[in-house]
Amino acid sequence: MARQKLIFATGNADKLREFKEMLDEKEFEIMTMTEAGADVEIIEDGKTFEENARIKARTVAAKVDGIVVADDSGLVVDALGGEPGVYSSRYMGEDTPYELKNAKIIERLAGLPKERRTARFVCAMDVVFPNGEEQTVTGVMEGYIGEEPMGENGFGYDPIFYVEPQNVSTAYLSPDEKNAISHRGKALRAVKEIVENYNGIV
Ligand code: ITT
Repeated sequence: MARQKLIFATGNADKLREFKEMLDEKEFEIMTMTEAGADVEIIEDGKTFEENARIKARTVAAKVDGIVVADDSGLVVDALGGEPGVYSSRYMGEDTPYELKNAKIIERLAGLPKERRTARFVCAMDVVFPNGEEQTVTGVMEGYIGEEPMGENGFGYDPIFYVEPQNVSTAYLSPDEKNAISHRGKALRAVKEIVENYNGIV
């Protein structure tokens, strides 16, 4: 059977690496939007992860021929009223190093006990098919903000995001361990099933 081409509407190399870790390249041919010829500017002005995922996927789908998948994700910290949320990549400025962003979040939670440090990673993923059909799914990983950064793996806010039952950060987990429980892993597994079913119909 021919490999199914999936075009990912992302400019984030770390997300792309995780997609590749999780998808069997014998089953799927993974392309970035740039590789597919869609060098478009995407205005992420949605108020929710789902809205932004749809904006990204639809913008790219208008330019390419194939199945387009977009991820909009972020960290939601309860004690910060949901910040940084949909502004996760823009928090304190797009180019600010994550050492500083992570240190700031820990500082803002100073003195709070573990039960008030709850947080979650959210990933909305939107898939648009060439016939215009579209579906959005959302994956969530619950955890809490640690007292200090931990681990070298992952990216972004992983060093400060801790999970039960190990009480380690998702930057401390191996890629396979993170992908098995992560927001992105959950959303991608749901999208994979949607794509496989779509293939069954046509
Ligand atoms: P694209 O829009 O091009 O996909 P982006 O990095 O701008 O790339 P988002 O707007 O979805 O993507 O922002 C997601 C941000 O949320 C990301 O830059 C990280 O700061 C954070 N984030 C999302 N998933 C994460 C994960 O698994 N581990 C650590 N941080 C994560």
